[in-house]
Amino acid sequence: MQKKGGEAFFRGVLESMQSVYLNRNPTAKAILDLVHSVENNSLCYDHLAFRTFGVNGYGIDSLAQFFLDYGYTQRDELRFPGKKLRALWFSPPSDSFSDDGSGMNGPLPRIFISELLVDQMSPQTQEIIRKYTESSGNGQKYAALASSLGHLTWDTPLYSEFQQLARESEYAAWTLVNGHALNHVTISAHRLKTHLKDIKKLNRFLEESGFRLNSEGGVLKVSPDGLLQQSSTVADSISFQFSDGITESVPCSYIEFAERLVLPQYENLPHTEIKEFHRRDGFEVASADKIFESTSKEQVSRAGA
Ligand code: OOG
Ligand code: NI
Repeated sequence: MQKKGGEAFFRGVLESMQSVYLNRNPTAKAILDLVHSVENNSLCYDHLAFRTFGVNGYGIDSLAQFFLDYGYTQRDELRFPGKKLRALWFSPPSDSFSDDGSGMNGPLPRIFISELLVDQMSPQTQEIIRKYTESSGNGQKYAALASSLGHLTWDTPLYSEFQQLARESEYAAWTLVNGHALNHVTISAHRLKTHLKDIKKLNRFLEESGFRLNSEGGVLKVSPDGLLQQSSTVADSISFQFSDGITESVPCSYIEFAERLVLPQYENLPHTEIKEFHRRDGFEVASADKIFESTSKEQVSRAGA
């Protein structure tokens, strides 16, 4: 079916964000190819995630506006005091957009955007973050554009600045070199068709295929109600040329998997009638806290990358 102008453009932007992501992250690409081949080329995304610097308009809002303009609704806030982060998630428009395709052409994903609470960082770290966000002019207005082009809106940093940030917040260091790039896509496990719809089987299949999963707090992250189950790979690394000529490997993006179980009040619905809104929605702070570690030095070096 022909898609309306606005929707075709919106999905085109998501496709561009995804192609930047697939070009930079061979593990994510290999896993998507593998799951596609088992699933006869059809899978959907549960959510997409982005990271930002919460300072001078560069925070969550800088990316959220694009999604709000295309019909998304702001939902809950999640707080991570230990990591000095907060996040918001957004649900897709429920009615207007067709959902008969796969990937970015399938049902529209939730959006998860986090931000570093820059004011709570040390003066040295704040100075570096302010220097780069200021160097980007009005870059905060073009976060979605930067993400779809795979371009930083600020100057290339010095290696020593990356290291300073990494000592204090691995999230900050990641954001300095990856900017608004897609941090991960999440495959919706329960909407797969084969045995892989069971996230435990999906995890085993991926590990047997040679992929390493983020082991922080255990591979499977389960919400207290038991209804949201998540796992993720360890991020790929990419060689990054800093402005002082130093080239070092830095963490890039990862891929996540989520199984949302049917809510207790819909337990007796016939299987064929179960829709996404009958399932556990939202995110879970304790699980998210561990999923953030998918780009940590500890997990990335464990993967022997
Ligand atoms: C986000 C980590 C949290 C989830 O689904 O709970 C998350 C990040 O690494 O930026 O993705
Ligand atoms: Ni996620």
